[in-house]
Amino acid sequence: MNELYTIAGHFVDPKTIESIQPLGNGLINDTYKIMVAGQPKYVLQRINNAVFTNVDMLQNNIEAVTNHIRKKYESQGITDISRRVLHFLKADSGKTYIVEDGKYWRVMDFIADSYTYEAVTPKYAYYAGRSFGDFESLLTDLEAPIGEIIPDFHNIEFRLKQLEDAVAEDRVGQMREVEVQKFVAKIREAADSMCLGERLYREGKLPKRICHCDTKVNNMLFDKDGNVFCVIDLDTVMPSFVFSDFGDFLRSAANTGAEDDPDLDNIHFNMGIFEAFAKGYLEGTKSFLLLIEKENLPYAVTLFPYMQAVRFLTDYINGNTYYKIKYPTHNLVRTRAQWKLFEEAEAVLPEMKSFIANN
Ligand code: GN1
Ligand code: MG
Repeated sequence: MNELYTIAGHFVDPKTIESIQPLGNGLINDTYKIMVAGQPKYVLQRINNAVFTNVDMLQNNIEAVTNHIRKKYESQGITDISRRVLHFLKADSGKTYIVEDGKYWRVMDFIADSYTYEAVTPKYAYYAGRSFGDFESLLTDLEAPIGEIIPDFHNIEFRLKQLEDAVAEDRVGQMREVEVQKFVAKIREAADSMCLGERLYREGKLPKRICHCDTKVNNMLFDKDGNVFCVIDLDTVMPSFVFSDFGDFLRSAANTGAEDDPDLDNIHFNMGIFEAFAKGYLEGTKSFLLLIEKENLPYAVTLFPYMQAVRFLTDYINGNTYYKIKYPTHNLVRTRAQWKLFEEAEAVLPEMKSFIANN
């Protein structure tokens, strides 16, 4: 804990810090709140630099995005801007991050009176759809270059290649497990149809846009009435298909169970959440969304649980080096849960398609 105080002292006056406590459920970075005068005042984060290997590019991206959104809000006369867009503090290094003993850290302002959720109602899903649609829309005229912080992050062909490499290497002997072999076989069977987005891109039919790329429900701040007023966790903002933001939100929000639910009977696809989110998203993206993007939103809803199953299984086979785990089979349990969700989403593809076509 002492380490945390020393680190925080590079960003804020150490004398004012009362305590530093863990915050949130991220699978990649470590997050804490810094308490000042009885209230959380700042968020301290250790950036996982095994995942984000170019921290300078990471912070440049985030600053470009937040500055752009801030300017837009200013020109629109929006008043509570400091609550609507993240603000990172400059450290005594002159940058918005520091490196100490090979560890990377940053601090941002804590946004008070905000709520995060792991599950939402249709009303909240509608606001979330609107807000991610608006987020993408605000970034359509961003001129500052945004680096691809994790190359091929949501490229399913690349993720499948990583799985095949893990299977071939089998570095911890996990391929002995019949269940793992069974998942690999099922994943291979669906691979061709899941690579549709990458094919459309190669054919020049599908654009990349600046997307959030980690639109889990818990990556947005809600006010007490359920309005989303701020999108957080901007680490993965990068050029991608709009499928990323649409598909990944529903992967978490429309799942009636947990991402790592050990009880597969809890996992179903909630159409009410889908419809509400889609409605908000289509409103927010009206000004730019192409027909080819719109028509394939239901495909995106199946792609993301599929891709997440591929990623969790790959990590399991590799000996759990990427995602934080709470027990040894956690990544396998996550794979089962995401696969069930994939099947549930596939089962309602026709309903999703007809909803999108009529809205
Ligand atoms: C990671 O950091 P967090 O928990 O918001 C991951 C996402 C996955 C998600 C699965 C950089 O997000 O891509 O979808 O876990 N982020 C990175 O819960 O890999
Ligand atoms: Mg997060």
